[in-house]
Amino acid sequence: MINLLFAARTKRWEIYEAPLRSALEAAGIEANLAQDIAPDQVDYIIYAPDSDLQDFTPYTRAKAVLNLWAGVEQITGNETLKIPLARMVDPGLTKGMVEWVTGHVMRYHLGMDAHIVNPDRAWQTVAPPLAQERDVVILGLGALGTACAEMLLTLGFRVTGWSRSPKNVEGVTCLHGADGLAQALSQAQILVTLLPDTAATTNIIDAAALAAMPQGAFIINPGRGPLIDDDALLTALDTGHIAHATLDVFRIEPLPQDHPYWAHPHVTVTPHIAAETRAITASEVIVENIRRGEAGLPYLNLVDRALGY
Ligand code: NDP
Ligand code: OXD
Repeated sequence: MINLLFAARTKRWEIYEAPLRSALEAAGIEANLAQDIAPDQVDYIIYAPDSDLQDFTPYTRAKAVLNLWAGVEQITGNETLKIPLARMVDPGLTKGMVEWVTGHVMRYHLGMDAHIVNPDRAWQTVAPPLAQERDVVILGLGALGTACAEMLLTLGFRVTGWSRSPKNVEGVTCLHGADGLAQALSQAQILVTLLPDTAATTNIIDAAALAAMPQGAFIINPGRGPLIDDDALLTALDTGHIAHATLDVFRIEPLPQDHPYWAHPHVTVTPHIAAETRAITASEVIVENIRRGEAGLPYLNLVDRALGY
């Protein structure tokens, strides 16, 4: 019998307990799954970074921390964590992100706002271009960026992706490195940022990056707040160089009431809801990693602590 500590808020326990038990049963794993287990008895820690558990030192026999979130920026710097850390790659979360990104890309591509908000009842007869005439650039070609790229490609967009290491995604122009970023930004009529928050990605969308984008470009950020230099974006929105931004993630969440983004006419704020981990599919992923750990197989979705994602 293995001991599985669920170290996340009680609200999540209510959502995850039954799916985790079902997934364990389906995998034939006998486990004591609980919110409270003596630290030196815990074998695996199912974890959310906003948990009260921040000191991993007493968990002397734990084999791995299995994160319920895709983003790991709140844990990678934790010096007390010495065991493998797996991030969440959940088919349910991925589907949610694809739908959210596609919806917001379509809003900009079709110019929907002009007709939804039309107080002057203007008869605006300019038809939108076809997707094949529109460049969408995705920064980050990981689990989420790649899935979004593939959906946008299916809809006919010209899709470019940018990553740290070289990638090959059929039909997508894959770029990497500093030169690749410059090229990607220069054609980003619609930019989607799906990078993790690391030392290397902080303020990657700064004044220079914004200036490199086409006049009237759109930005969609479901990645993390620190990817964008907020002051630089506000300036670019004020001048009209960036036409509009949809921002789901922020340096401080909830976004403070007096933050200029709330009042800006060319910003849509969404409250970190682009995609969430779905309990049934995520439980299967967690249990598969426990099965692997017990079988001595490599864990899925391991975080590289040096890279920070
Ligand atoms: P992955 O780790 O699968 O992918 C990250 C991608 O970013 C990879 O392509 C990686 O490159 C690239 N990357 C990382 N660092 C750099 C760098 N310095 N330069 C260029 N490219 C870089 O992550 P996911 O796709 O699963 O998730 C991405 C992010 O989405 C999460 O970290 C999280 O912050 C955010 N998120 C937001 C949610 C929301 O609701 N708003 C929900 C879930 C996630 P390479 O392929 O070469 O490694
Ligand atoms: C995540 C998120 O990282 O919801 O999973 O942002």
